[in-house]
Amino acid sequence: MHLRLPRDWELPESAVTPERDYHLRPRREFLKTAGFGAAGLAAAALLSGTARATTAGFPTRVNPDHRDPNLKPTAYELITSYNNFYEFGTDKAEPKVLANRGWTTEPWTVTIAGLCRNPFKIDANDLVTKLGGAEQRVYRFRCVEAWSMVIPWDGFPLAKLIALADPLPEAKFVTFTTFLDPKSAPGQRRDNLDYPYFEGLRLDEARHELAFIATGIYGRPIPNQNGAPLRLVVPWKYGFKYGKSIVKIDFVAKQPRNTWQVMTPHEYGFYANVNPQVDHPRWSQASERVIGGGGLLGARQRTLMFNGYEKQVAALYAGMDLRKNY
Ligand SMILES: Nc1nc2c(c(=O)[nH]1)N[C@H]1C(S)=C(S)[C@@H](COP(=O)(O)O)O[C@H]1N2
Ligand SMILES: [Mo]
Repeated sequence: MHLRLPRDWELPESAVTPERDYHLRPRREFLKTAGFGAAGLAAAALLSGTARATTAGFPTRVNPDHRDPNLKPTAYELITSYNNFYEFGTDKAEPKVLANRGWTTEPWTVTIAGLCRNPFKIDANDLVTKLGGAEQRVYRFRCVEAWSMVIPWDGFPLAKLIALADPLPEAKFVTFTTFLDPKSAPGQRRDNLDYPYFEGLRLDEARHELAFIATGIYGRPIPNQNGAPLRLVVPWKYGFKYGKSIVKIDFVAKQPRNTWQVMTPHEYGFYANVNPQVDHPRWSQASERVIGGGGLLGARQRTLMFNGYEKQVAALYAGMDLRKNY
């Protein structure tokens, strides 16, 4: 028999049990058994904003390990209705509505460019196929606004895409440019941020095994409001690093400026690693509100260094002053 050693960041499958049935089934099957019925299929596709099959065609590999019994994934309904996506409004409830009013995220082309030996352009679904299908990662999620969730993402390790692109030695950073479509995105018409939303990572951060590109949530294709069809996931960093609806990934030599750093440099830096000891200029980061945590005022919990992934990622920042807003 072949036993696999669980990686130490893996969150428990037990916590996902209530929803796990559809990880192993095609989307169509899931919708049927979930009670949508045949006629409800089209409606369900509309509800999720797209009939995309990003992960649907792939049996998502569920990690079978139990490492942290205290973590309970947030309900699907909350993950997909409490959003930050300024292109579709600054209110948490707006993106679910406004990102599903005619904004099309399929088909979708992503461009891989810059300092690499193998630049390419590819359809988002074809990219998932090329990289061997989707796997699941149950990660903690911490927004800089001091709220948190636990999200079962589907997708692929960013390292796989980087290996395919084969960066040149001069490449030190990776940038993520997200979509620009003012016709579909009311926030872009209002210019409520400097668009397109833009993010970056140091190349070694991007290659870390925890860095991930999400294409699904709970085994379903990622909804528009969560950043369909490709969105960055870096669980040890604040949520604003997770660029949504990526159209271009570039390998560059110099540290780029990200959207929030451009907007308010005294509040947001490049690294944005979760750190309970460094307060935001306007609020404490020592604790966080657990979305869906229950209770009249909602549950609060202590925020963990690197959002609980210190053991895995601290070495990336050896010798750096973690109190500094780089
Ligand atoms: N393109 C784009 N990506 C974005 C944002 C945005 O406004 N536009 N908001 C960021 C912020 S602040 C957070 S907390 C997360 C929210 O992701 P979620 O809505 O899937 O929870 O997305 C990040 N990615
Ligand atoms: Mo955020």
